[in-house]
Amino acid sequence: MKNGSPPDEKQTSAVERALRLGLDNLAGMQTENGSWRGDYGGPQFLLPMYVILHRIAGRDIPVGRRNRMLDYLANTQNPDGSLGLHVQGDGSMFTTVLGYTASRLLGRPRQEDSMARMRGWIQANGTALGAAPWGKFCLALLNLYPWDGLNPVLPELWLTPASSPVHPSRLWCHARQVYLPMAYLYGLKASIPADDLCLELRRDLYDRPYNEIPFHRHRDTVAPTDNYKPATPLLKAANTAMLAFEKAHPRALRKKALRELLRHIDYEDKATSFANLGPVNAVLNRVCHCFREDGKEALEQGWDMLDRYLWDGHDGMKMNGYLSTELWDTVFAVQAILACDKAGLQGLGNHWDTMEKAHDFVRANQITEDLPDAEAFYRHPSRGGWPFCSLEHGWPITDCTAEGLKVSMALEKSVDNPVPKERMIDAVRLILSFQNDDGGWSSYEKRRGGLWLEQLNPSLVFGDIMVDISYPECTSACIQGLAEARMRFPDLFDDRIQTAVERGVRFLRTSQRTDGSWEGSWGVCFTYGTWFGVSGLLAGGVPSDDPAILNAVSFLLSRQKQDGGWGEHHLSCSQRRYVEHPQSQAVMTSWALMTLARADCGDTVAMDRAAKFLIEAQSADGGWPREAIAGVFNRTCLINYDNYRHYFPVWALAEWLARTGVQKRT
Ligand code: LAN
Repeated sequence: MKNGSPPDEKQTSAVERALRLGLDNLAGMQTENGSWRGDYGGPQFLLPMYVILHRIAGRDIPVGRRNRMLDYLANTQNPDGSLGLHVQGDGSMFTTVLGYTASRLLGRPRQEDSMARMRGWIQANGTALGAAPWGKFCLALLNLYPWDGLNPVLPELWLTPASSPVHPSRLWCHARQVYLPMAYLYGLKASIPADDLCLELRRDLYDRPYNEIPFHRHRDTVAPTDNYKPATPLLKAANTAMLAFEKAHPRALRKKALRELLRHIDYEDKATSFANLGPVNAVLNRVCHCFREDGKEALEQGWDMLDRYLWDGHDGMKMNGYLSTELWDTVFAVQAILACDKAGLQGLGNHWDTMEKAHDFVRANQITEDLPDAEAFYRHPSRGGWPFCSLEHGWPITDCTAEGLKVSMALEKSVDNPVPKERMIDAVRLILSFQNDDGGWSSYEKRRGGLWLEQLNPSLVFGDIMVDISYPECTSACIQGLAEARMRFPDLFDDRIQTAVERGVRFLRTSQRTDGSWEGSWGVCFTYGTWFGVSGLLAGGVPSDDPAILNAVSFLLSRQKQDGGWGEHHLSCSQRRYVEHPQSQAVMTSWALMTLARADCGDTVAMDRAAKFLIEAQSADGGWPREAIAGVFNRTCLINYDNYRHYFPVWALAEWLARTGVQKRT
């Protein structure tokens, strides 16, 4: 590694200017409740599901919204007529079929050019018969696909003993909460009556008359575009067994199972103030209410909350991937601003008001109570945790809790009304309770099921949805939170914090790849993972000359582009190997620069070039322009964290400046 000289005065003042502009821009983006929140679009199946729910419920969507939704569907259409699984993806049968259906339900005329092109793509790629199972499921609700063309989602699984290895409580909570209403709707074979539009759609989505299609032979038909995780022999065997059961199931048992499912659905609605865990179960739970006799009240109560998922963005109106990004965006914006403070940036004084308000938001959105009867509904304790969005949602997340705790401790001395000490201690206790046996942390719960369960993944389009395993990102955040908590509360928890940190560090070491990188699961991809991997090790007390850190640093340096930036393609996530993006990306460059700065990278020239890239990429308003999406889930689906481009560059430049400042003084 080369040893460069510290940045000259010119660059220091350029970075200070950039930071001041960036800070003003960030402060200007804060919302009235003290939080930041942003566009959280990307997945293309969500808005159609929202529209389909409205058709089933017979609820009108106001015309202004309808038009903005149609704008979105047109603006995100690929040149070949298709829609991708996400807005940057090649055509997917799943989302193209749903997008076509939603466009017709929203009133776009059949003969319009965009519709003709979508139909053309559907017909040329094997028709709706090849849509991934979730797509066929939605079509079945609309009477556009018969239930016997689907593999069963058995309600009775919920009646098996909780100790059984396939009990739904073992699943990742998102899979569990999606397959819960699906099991109810499958059990009922719930469909709305066919109307004229339905008959027309049946003609458009298939290449033969609907009545002549042997749907039951297409249970396993899937278009190549939708077949990321092809059915395993185990899944095929399970489907065969479930079909046999479905043909012979005792009626009384089905009734009992459906009752049990409704109990869980109602509990989830109530526990989340009708926000629901995510957008998919938010839609599907409501579809369940449409088909039950006593569902009217739940439906009426929940509409306002559902509409908070909508986002009117630059490309039209979409359904966001979560209720909001508020807590997540806020804790990062705060840390970016704090990093400027640590870098000794003059003029931060103007922003203490911003920080006070942001802290109030963080404090007000910590979960302070456990849910009643949590265990009976397979919920881990919640008290002390932070969610990704806001309090009423109420599902604590490991890393959100750790980031919330970090911010509370960092601001404790500077704000008028800090998070009470007892609540910080609750957060520490919760984080400790989340740690897995392998030393790592999962996303929402302790890991509950065997890895083999992934072989039963019935979605085919998504990877890694069945079990909440340990992730380097969540592990790193929890180590960081705990390491600081250990200093804040040296007399508490005996040596439990220390032990947890050490075990976490061990997990990070074993999950590092031989090339020095970590594979990320919630951001693209090795760049994101490596930021967390290195930050977690350092927070856990690993020195910066440890071989693991040096290895990570050389990984990053080897990926730096000519222009000083980093750019990783989202295909890294699905292909699970580093795929370079043709352009450097500000967000990824920020992750890389921050990692190098924290790791005391000796190659100051590389860092100078990265900083220069970020400074030059900044817009006149102090933000950074829209770029490739940097968020992802389940290997295949991108999700846009729109505010990343506004706080990560500020944060990285500030940490870099702080480090070079120190160098200058010494
Ligand atoms: C999220 C959003 C938050 C995110 C972080 C906290 C950033 C991460 O560090 C851990 C994982 C988590 C909680 C996460 C997991 C997957 C989610 C819930 C999402 C990306 C938001 C939407 C996505 C959800 C699964 C979308 C619905 C699709 C299914 C396959 C069920």
